[in-house]
Amino acid sequence: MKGAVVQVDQNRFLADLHMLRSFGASGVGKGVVRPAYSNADSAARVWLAERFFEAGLSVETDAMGNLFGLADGPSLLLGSHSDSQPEGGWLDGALGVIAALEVARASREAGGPAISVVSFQDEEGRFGVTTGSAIWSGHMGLAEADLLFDHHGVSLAEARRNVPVTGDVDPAQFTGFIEMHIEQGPVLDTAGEQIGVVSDIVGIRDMKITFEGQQNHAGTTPMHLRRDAFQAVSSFNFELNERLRNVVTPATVWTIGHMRLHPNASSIVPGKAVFSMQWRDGDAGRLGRMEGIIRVLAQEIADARGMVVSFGPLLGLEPVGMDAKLRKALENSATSIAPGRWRVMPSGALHDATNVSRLMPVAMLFVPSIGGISHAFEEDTDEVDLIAGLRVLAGAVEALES
Ligand code: HGY
Ligand code: MN
Ligand code: MN
Repeated sequence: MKGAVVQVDQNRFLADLHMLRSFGASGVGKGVVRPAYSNADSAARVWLAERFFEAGLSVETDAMGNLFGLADGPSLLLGSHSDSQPEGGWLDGALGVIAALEVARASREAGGPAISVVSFQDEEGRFGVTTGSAIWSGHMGLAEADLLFDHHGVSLAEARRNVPVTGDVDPAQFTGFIEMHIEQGPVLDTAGEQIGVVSDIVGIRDMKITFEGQQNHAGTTPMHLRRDAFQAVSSFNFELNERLRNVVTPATVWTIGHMRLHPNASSIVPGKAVFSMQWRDGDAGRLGRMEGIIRVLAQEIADARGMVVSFGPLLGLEPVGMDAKLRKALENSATSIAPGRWRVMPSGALHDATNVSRLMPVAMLFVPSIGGISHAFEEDTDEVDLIAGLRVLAGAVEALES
């Protein structure tokens, strides 16, 4: 019904948010350990499917394990992801899924607009980069993705073997996508503001780099004769910071977040190092220039040390702007719910909205992260801000359908 007033139930919303947190609860603060396809993730998705069904939505799971609750006919899609980082916060992704569920329920109760809900799989990239929505949006083929491995050598094909697939979900039924998410950075919290309306999402590049030298005895091998893979990584990292200086801006980020030394023993000079090299920026050209510097430097380091360097597949997403109409609805709703306490801002974190933007108009809204902390068990947001964000989302949905 046009103009229906969608009354969200904040207690039901918070209860479901805390229930979702119980799947993979880390026991440290409100943290969760719920990586894609883990037992905790699968159990959480069974629970979410039941909630979607109770909300009158028809439940579908695609081959990647993306979980959809579908309204009849054309609908606005809301959602995010419910998988977590290896050490994750209770709100990263989960907030967007439960907020979507609550708005879908409240809208149905009010005879309001048709709302579908999604929890994408492997947004946190156990196997790739926002893998579930990347496959759904056609950015990557499933056969290609099945060849990806996690840091423990498990393939995606293996991990998704037991997904309870019901079928594909056609994106054409959706009029647009709005994702509510925590900011995961310090801006809103520092400014004492409640809502961020996202202007654009940065782009990302991510690949594994391997240095191979000579495994040897840590006591008898003179330093000048070593071909030490960790020393190669160390000088690569030091020199990279120097070489990027004139290419990057204060908003550019680059990270070596994971490294595996072989054989990883105190008395053995490591002969092999495999590490993740990830960089992000709002400008695609700058991402490309950084890639060139990274590849050239790694080769120089290997050549100078008589070692071999190899590069894994380069994964990435381009920077993307949010849809003007959806964004305006969020801005208007933020003005009425949090007057003077909201801003337009870019997203330094990646989100499923980037992939979905290939298929339909998308927009995002943020709520603050206390201390700007995320991808850590300490991640948290004040309840009053969670509720404000939920109300902004509901208000935008109402306005879009009126
Ligand atoms: O890394 C990211 O930006 C997202 O949280 N996966
Ligand atoms: Mn996320
Ligand atoms: Mn995340």
